[in-house]
Amino acid sequence: MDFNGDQKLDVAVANLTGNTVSLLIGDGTGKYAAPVSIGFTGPSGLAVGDVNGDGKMDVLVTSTTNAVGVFLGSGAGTLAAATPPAVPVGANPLDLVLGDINGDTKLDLIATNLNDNTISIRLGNGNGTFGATATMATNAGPIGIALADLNADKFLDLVVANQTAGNASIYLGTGSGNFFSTPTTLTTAAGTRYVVVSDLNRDGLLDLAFTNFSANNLGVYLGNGQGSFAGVTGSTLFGTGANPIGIAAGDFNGDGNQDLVASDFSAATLTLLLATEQCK
Ligand SMILES: [Ca+2]
Ligand SMILES: [Ca+2]
Ligand SMILES: [Ca+2]
Ligand SMILES: [Ca+2]
Repeated sequence: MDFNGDQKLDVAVANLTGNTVSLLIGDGTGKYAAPVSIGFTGPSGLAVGDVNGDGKMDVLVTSTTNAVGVFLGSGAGTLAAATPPAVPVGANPLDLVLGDINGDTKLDLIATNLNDNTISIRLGNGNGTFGATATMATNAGPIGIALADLNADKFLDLVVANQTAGNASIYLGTGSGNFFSTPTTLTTAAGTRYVVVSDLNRDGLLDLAFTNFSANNLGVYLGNGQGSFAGVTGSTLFGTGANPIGIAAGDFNGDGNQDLVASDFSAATLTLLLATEQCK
């Protein structure tokens, strides 16, 4: 994301133990200026988008105070302190996404509430504030969340990783009413934490990959373009270092395939999984 309009990528970070949210301005060569930090209690999940319609990127961060902080971007590489102070959600929100789920072009927010076994949906007003909370049930222990159109009907769909249940919930977007259909469950593995959505086998259909914290592996599930997913035959689970948490997809070796990288919490390592023909 570019926070100061120089077309060079910058980074926003939530520092849970440091109780700060930091912005690191990049110079485009992989180097970053010293972080500029703002105090914020118990930050965890972070999402970036323009929530007040001024064309400048803003940062939203979940807090252990059961709220989401809205940090409006100046467009000059700084963030304003979270005002209004926070948008209440459920208990112990650890992750959130931004996207327009009701088709009014304003970004809406959805947070996972680990301790409530719910997600909170708040529609954006387009000025940095959000409307009333709608709540939907999840399976036990929701943490990771992703928003993408999985079945190509133009409505954003939702994937939630349920750590305690060891599965994921897939909610197809309806574009109206309560925004999402009753979820279907995808069985994953013990301690499913975070999810990434990407076309991992280059068939033009979005696929899913999850970190399984307790199982020490990644699960890869190929999409059929209609909202259903199947584990990669014979190699559904890919080993990682101990207790993988974060996951991201990208082409790390320049061969045009989407590879996966996971951050291993207990091992303090990164696991890189290069996509090969076997994923097809
Ligand atoms: Ca903005
Ligand atoms: Ca909206
Ligand atoms: Ca959809
Ligand atoms: Ca695919």
